[in-house]
Amino acid sequence: MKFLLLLVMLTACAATPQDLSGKMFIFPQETSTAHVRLTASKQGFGAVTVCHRSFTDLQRDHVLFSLATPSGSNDFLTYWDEANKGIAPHIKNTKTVYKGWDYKSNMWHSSCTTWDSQSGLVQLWFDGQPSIKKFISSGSDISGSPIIILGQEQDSHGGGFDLKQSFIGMMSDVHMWDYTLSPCEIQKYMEGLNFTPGNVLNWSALEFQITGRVLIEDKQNLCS
Ligand SMILES: *[C@@H]1O[C@H](CO)[C@@H](O)[C@H](O)[C@H]1NC(C)=O
Ligand SMILES: [Ca+2]
Repeated sequence: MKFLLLLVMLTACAATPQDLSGKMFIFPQETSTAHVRLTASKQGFGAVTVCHRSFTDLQRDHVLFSLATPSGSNDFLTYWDEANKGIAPHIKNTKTVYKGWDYKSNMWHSSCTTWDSQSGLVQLWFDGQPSIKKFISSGSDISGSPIIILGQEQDSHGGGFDLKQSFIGMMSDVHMWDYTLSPCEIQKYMEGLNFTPGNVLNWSALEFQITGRVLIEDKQNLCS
């Protein structure tokens, strides 16, 4: 009976979208286990935009957003590459590094990554500035059941976590679209104005499951 109740509660948690507007996930310690698994509302992506805000003081490699499918553990990944001092999107297991950003510790940074399979071009937006567009992977979609994880970097479909790639800090405003957002929409996201929420992941109606020590708190504003 207890087990059944737990099962029902777990199912209820997983199935009920929550409005996380004004809130953030806190990843308060280095582990190879704590993470948040996000449920995508669809699968099969010929184009993608992923946006998020993050806040950390890590001085090593760390993951920001990890989407794996059965055929690719780095099908859509955003990652801080400490050796190259750059933000490294991976799409369909191919990596590129964007250098030259002011990735300061102890402040919020907004990032958006866009990609489409037709042109194969990826572009990063960081704190309002667009990167150059680079060729990364074209001709095939991101297909198969996606597992999307915050806090840990997947080396397999839903696992293969590494302590030294984990995220410590805060994350907020995670959205994913199955199309490339226009520069104008991205600008609105960056500036915290009204924008079209993600149709794959919507921070205002987010389905997720927390494993381990990850907390949700209000994003602190200064005195209002
Ligand atoms: C995102 O969630 C909000 C709040 O539930 C809803 O009003 C909005 O229509 C959703 N947007 C999309 C694109 O699903
Ligand atoms: Ca890894």
